[in-house]
Amino acid sequence: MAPTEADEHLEELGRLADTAGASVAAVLIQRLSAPHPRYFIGEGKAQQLKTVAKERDATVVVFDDELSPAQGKNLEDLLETRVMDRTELILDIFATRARTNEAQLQVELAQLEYLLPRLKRMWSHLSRIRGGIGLRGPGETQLETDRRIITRRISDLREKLQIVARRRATQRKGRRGEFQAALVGYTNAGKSSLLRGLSGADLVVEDRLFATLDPATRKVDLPMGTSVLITDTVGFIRKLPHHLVASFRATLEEAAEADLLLHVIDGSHPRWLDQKVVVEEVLAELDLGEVPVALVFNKVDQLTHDEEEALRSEADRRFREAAVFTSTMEREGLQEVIGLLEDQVRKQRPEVRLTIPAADGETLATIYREGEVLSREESGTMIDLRARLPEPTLGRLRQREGVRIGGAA
Ligand SMILES: Nc1nc2c(ncn2[C@@H]2O[C@H](COP(=O)(O)OP(=O)(O)OP(=O)(O)O)[C@@H](O)[C@H]2O)c(=O)[nH]1
Ligand SMILES: [Mg+2]
Repeated sequence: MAPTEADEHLEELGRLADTAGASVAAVLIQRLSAPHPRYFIGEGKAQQLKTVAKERDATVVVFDDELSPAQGKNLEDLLETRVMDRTELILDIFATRARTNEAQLQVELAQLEYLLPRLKRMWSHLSRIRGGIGLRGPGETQLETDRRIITRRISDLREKLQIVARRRATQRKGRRGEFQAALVGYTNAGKSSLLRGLSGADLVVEDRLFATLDPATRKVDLPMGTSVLITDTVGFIRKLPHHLVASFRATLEEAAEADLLLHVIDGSHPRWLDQKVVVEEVLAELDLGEVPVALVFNKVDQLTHDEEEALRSEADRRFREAAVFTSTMEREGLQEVIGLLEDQVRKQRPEVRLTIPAADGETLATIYREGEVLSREESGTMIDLRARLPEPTLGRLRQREGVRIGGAA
């Protein structure tokens, strides 16, 4: 029997649990037309869950759907084990994996916002059970304090994040001239593997969900003689906790300023289309809907020849974006990705020749800041440049006195 959507979702939840360091003891599914207010699942199912959890010595019970604070508390009282929902599990993973100061602040903020309405449950839980996943959290000191202190900490974190975001924006300004691409996609699709394949940089690649939390930018040289900056970003997932999306907004602003998004898709996943939609929804939520996108269908080594052909024709039929097919594992299709980047650079940053007065320091500075200078020659009072510049910059330069602009030689 083909796996149902619920099976696939639970399989993914199992992978999340695995990433958090837990192993799955049992899986239970209940078909419901609407969740029950008390336990989310029905009363009888809850009793069955209790029996199974006891039998298997489960230390934590994880729900794929978001539980209300009351449901979480009722379930913990009944089951006498730790109860988590998907949101909490994802927050937990992020908490253990965050490395940079910024990621840590972002995760703590998301956790505290999640925690605030659930404080009572966390309290009773902490006084009863210790151990198991889910306790790393924001740290027990916070849990022991009252709501007021948490609220203050939340605004404190927001402030700190703003400062980090401003610093990041200043850093970005310094390299605005280079063409920038950002890798986005469902978690585990192969974003870091792709960047590693393209740049030769040593990046964390793992068969786990959320291997990457902090954006990493690498320079990739293109054969056409220019280079692009490619940023690897955190992966998305179905039902990505809203708090997390909000607090990672600053990190993902990197992607917002990109000239191109490379949307990496695990083409061998039975639900790649659903995953693609999830990613597009998160992108829209982050106001990234306007950035040009190219699709990278990865892991084609896991497809038969016929399956790959079917995928190619489906992509061709359904999507208007440019698409390439890769196996970063077997280093296949990387040249196509490079070719695609070159096409985009040519399209978005046409190469021009400029002649400007040597005394016009302002124009020269603009060119260096906003574009890429390929060559420069001084002849007397004039400077000849070959450069790649974005259209808006060219538009402004055309208005300047003494500046002559021609096409590439
Ligand atoms: N078979 C196959 N596996 C691949 C390919 N590319 C990546 N993988 C594997 O897929 C897993 C995830 O790869 P990553 O590059 O870490 O994926 P990611 O998109 O960066 O994942 P997150 O950072 O978790 O969002 C690793 O086990 C890779 O070895 C591929 O082309 N073929
Ligand atoms: Mg990664």
